[in-house]
This record gives sequence, C-alpha cells and structure tokens, in this order.
Amino acid sequence: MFEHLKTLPQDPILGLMKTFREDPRSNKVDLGVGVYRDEAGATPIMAAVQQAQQRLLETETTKAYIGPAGAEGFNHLIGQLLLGAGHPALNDGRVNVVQTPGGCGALRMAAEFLKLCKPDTTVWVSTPTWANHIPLLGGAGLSIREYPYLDKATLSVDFDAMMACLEQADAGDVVLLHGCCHNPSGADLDADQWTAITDLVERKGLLPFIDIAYQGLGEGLEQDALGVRLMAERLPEVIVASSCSKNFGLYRERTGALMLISANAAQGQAATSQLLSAIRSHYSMPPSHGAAVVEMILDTPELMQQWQNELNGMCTRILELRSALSRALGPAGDFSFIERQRGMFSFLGISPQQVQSLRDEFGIYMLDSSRINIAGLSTATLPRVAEALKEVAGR
Ligand code: PLP
Ligand code: TYF
Repeated sequence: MFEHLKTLPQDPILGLMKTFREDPRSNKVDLGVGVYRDEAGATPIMAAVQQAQQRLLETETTKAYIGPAGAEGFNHLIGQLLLGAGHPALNDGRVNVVQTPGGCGALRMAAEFLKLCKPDTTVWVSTPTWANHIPLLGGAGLSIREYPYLDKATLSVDFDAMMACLEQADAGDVVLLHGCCHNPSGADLDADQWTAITDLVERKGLLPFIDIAYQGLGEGLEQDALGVRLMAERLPEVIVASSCSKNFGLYRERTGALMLISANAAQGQAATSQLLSAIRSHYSMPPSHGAAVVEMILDTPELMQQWQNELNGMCTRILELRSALSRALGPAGDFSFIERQRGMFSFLGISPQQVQSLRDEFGIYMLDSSRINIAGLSTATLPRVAEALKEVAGR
C-alpha cells in the first residue's frame, strides 16, 4: 500500500524553524515562525497561565472524558471575550461556542460544518492569506476562490479591489476574513471598512467567516474584536474561529474555539447539533488542559487582571518594535507601513533573493515571501537587522 507514496515537502514555516535551529551562528535571528518572543528571544509560559496551572493541579479531580463541545465554562467565557459581555447576540441566545483543538481545529470543523450546510460551498480567501487556510478549508472539500486584499506596491489593503471582487460572489458563498493582525501582511481593515463589508455581505447574502487568532496583540482585546462584534450584531449568521495559542501563549496545548452566530436560538441549537456530530466523526472531543487553564484565568478576577497586564505588555512591545524598525529603516526607503500595520507580521517587500542573502550572509531568517515576525526582534538585534536589510535592499 505504501510503496507508491512520494515524500512530500514539509510545511515551509515549520521547515524554516528546523533550518534555523541547525544554523550554528551565535548571532542568528529568527523572524520566521509566528510565536511571540520576549526581549530575550524566549517564549515563556505566561505568569497567569503558570498560576492557573498550579491551581488546577491542586483542584482537578478527574481526567474522565469531556464531551465533544469541550468545557461549558470555557465556551461561555470565550463567547464573552470575543463579543464583550452584554452583546445583543448573547442576550438574544444566538451564540453557540464549542471548544476545539486550537484555531486550526476550529477552522477545519467550521469547514466540515459548512459542507453539511451546503456540500458545494465556496469560500473566498484573501490574497495573500495564511498558507494553512488552503489545506484546512480545501481539505474538507470546500471550493476556494481568492479576493484581492493587499496592494503589493504600498503593502496596504486594496479595499476597492477587494470590494469589487466580492461583488461577484454568489448568495451563500462564504467570505473568510482575518479578525485582526492579518497573517501574513499585518494590514488590517479599519472600522469604516468593516462596516462597508458588513453592508456588502448583508446585501448579497454572503456568510462571513472570521478567523481571529491574535485578539489582544494588535491594539487591545476590545479594539481587535471590533469586526467580530459588528458583524455579530448586524448579521443573522457569522462563523468565528478563535485561538488561545498566541494571546494565552498556549500553542502546544491546542486550545481554540468555534463560535456560531445564528439567526435565532432554535436554528443555533440545530446548527450546533450538526457541528457536534461533525466533531464526533473527526476527533470525538478536544483536549482539556489548555481550555481549563483559560477558563480558570477568565473566571478568576486576579488572574484575569494579571493576564490582561501581560497581554498588554506583549502588545505594547510589538507596537514599539514596529515604530523602532520603521524608524531604523527610515530614509533608506519607505518602511512607514510597518508602523501602521498590526500584530506579529509584516512583509518587508524584498525579493526572495534578498531574503536568501539575509539568511546566508547575516543569519537573519524570515519566510521566502519576506514575512517577518516582528516579535522575533529585540532592541539588541534590531539595529543589526535594520543595517543588514538596508545593505541587501540597496544592492
Ligand atoms: N489562524 C491564523 C491566521 C493563524 O496565524 C494561526 C496560527 O498560528 C491560527 C489560525 C491557528 O493557530 P492554532 O491552531 O495554533 O491555534
Ligand atoms: O503563521 C505562523 O507562523 C503561525 C504559526 O503549520 C504556525 O500561524 C505556522 C505553521 C503551522 C501552524 C502554525
């Protein structure tokens, strides 16, 4: 059976992690994979997470199965985190949340759910989008189409082109949007643009599907959820995939959630039963630990406060690094877009050859597309990165 199989290339992002690890140079800099790093280049366990784990260790009484929906308390609190307590959709009983194995699990189960809704569903994704969106959604059998998103010349959102393209979508088509901190470009929609897309989606009968993997790392927990909250208030149906990997630093615990906003409570109940059946036929139920940690934090005022302080610190560090890099690159070219963008990622807009030179000559690693992880910089490494970039870009 196996003798015909060819070896496939590995995930380019995870492959780059391995190449970086094997590079013996002591001054190498990893701007590749999207994990948050502190000033020392470490990805430590957040203090609020450590305390919640400690408390769990002392209070947890069983490792018996949890159900396909995961922990009820976690689901309730994630709904509030995404929408804000007292959101009209919550008050109207239109919100159902299930715990998933990471944001990836949420994305894939949303795709499986969409197939149950309509087997020939088309989902429109931004060009560019996170590379994993294609296998996660396409692998479930959805048809994928692309809408233009980024203007390559200015590295900002080409909103007119995006809107013009989505005018061609048919009623019932799904539009995948990044809730904040667009991966890979860092170019986000502003409030007016969210309103305009909400109008378009409403008028054309499209279904928005929002992937929000970086809430709290763009501008703040509330501001980053603006698009989710607006659409959930104005539209009958919205799907939201969220992740606790980045904002709780729980990457390997595989903690995320899938939220369905439905037209009314009865439809929400039927839709959720379909989703739970899809979950049962894939992995039966999600892992418990990460969600238990998140639930403990969100449900304990002092841990909640501590987590918010830490998250704000991470967010501020990213914003400061953005300003500093933009300034350091200054007159060499217009890199002011770096300061206007949000989240962990920006494209530098350099060629694959220049990316390769930075890797070979300077030990500075980024994706071939020139996407960098801003959090991989530090005040110590930033000047060297900026100098190397100026040198390579000027050739
Ligand atoms: N969506 C986007 C845009 C991401 O960048 C990521 C991850 O890193 C995810 C979803 C899901 O991440 P995870 O499955 O680790 O929660
Ligand atoms: O884009 C990134 O770097 C993050 C992390 O298969 C990631 O989203 C990368 C690859 C992958 C899963 C997560």
